[in-house]
Amino acid sequence: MNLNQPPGDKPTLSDERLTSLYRGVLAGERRSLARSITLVESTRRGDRERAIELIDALLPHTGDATRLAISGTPGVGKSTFIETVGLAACRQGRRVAVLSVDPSSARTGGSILGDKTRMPELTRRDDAFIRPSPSGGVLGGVGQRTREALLICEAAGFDLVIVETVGVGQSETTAADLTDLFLLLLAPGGGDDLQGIKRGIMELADIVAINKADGALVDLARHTVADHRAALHLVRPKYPNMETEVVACSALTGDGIEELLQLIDARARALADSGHRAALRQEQAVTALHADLLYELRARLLRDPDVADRLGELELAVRQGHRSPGSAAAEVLDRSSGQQTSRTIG
Ligand SMILES: Nc1nc2c(ncn2[C@@H]2O[C@H](COP(=O)(O)OP(=O)(O)O)[C@@H](O)[C@H]2O)c(=O)[nH]1
Ligand SMILES: [Mg+2]
Repeated sequence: MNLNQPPGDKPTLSDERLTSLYRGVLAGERRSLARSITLVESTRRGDRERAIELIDALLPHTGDATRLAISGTPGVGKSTFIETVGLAACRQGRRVAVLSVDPSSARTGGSILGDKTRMPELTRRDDAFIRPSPSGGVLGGVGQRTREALLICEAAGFDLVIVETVGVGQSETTAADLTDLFLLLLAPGGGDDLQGIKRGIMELADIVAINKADGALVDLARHTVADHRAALHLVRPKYPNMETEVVACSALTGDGIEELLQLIDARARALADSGHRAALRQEQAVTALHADLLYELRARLLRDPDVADRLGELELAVRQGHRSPGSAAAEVLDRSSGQQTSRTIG
């Protein structure tokens, strides 16, 4: 519920189906929620305008959730962890949405590693909503559409939105650009991990959780926590006076999970109270604007028949080394109907 929304405000949307989606989302109906996300992921031209209209109408009803990214290498226990944390949050009466990002799917039509989002118990609950990563050819890029899916979930009243990364590489930054908090899951041990985990990913983390701290791995997990605390002293914290937290947990037994949820909530509150969250979200919105601009400009260019006719030849010339990519791009820009614009950029 957004207090800045004028009372009785009922936007009129351009058609009955869109209005019914809008009302359904605000009422928290799953079918409307799922259909709305399908609409923003659609690659059909006419759907884009309708999706934008819907998101704009829902926007005043967004912003109230904690947006949490969860990242870690395949097999570290992300899905198991989200299931356990999600169920713990539901037991507190909260509603949890899980979205996944996999930028590699936009190119390959599916995750390279075939990593599945598998959360059997959470999937069955009415107070949880799980949406796998859009695969292949999503209009506007995976990050952009996941951002819109996240806003729809917020408008539908979910108060914890988890963005799971299932790809590797680009997906961590994509998830960080969508969320308030970044939780990195690691396995016990990992002297290798300390070197192997890219420093850049470590710097994104607000919380590092050493998962699988159970059975024979408990002691090793404790040492890993200590090692990472020491290593993190050398990394500049994301926010002044807010050190990256390192804790151990077991997604399998549930040990340490309640505490982790408390830690997540405390960190989310601290971010909101300090004003960091507002600043971060503002930056993220502007970044999203520029990403959309870039994508849309390119898409418009490629719809120009003059460009489409010539592009294949230019690709071949670039492939064979007869033309440089820069010169081919310049020709495309000159051919398009936006010639004047390209010249002034030029
Ligand atoms: N011992 C132990 N195994 C776990 C834990 N969490 C996950 N696993 C196991 O690790 C494997 C990979 O888990 P999964 O959640 O699919 O990892 P993901 O690829 O990161 O999503 C599965 O066999 C899980 O049962 C844990 O806390 N302790
Ligand atoms: Mg998984």
